[in-house]
Amino acid sequence: MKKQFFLVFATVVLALVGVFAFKFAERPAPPFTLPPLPYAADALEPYFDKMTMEIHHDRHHKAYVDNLNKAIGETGDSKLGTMTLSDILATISKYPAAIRNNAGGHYNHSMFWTILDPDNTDKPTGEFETAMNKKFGSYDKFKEEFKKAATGRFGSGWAWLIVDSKGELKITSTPNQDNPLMDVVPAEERGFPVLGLDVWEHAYYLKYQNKRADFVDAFWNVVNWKEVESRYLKAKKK
Ligand code: MN3
Repeated sequence: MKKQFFLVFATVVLALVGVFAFKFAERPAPPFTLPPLPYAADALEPYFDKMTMEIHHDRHHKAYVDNLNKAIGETGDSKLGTMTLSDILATISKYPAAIRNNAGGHYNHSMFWTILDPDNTDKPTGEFETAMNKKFGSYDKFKEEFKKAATGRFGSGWAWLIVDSKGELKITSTPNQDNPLMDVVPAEERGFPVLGLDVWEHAYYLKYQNKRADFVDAFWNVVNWKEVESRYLKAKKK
């Protein structure tokens, strides 16, 4: 009799644990999630190597997402959990450094994966190409200027091609995980990023070690110019 009672008791306990586990799994997802890479990690070989892509996406980008969700939770500001990433960036001066660093990290990397493409179109396209030639003279001149910004950024940061408030293309760079959408960035460097290059050492050190310039040269082989043009057209419509 005692044994039977124990079995019933154990069954009830297990059922309750099951119900709680189910409820737990059903909790709303955290506000921000890691987007999958839109191609295989080895798809950009030999320019961007597989191991760098895996560590960069699965660990670095994931950490920005996890730490952003954690930092939002710690503010106790429930409104933050319902805001878009772009809206958070536009008002980033109101929030703690952990949100600035991780919201920037999440936006920058999410954009970065999409402007890379293993089957890239080799050169800028359409209206974007026209605007680039008008502003910089030629694709080669543009690459030269962008490389200066990317190699000239001291320490960690990003080089950008933005559409500024006048609708003009402009090359800029930001430190750390700041980006041109943030209200803390100087007015003349603010705008909508259409192309960005991560120049943190984690983006290139395994393959290129201290040769950041070689990494910038390799970048041109894997840019998704169709996506850059589509970002350009979106920025122009704003
Ligand atoms: Mn990075």
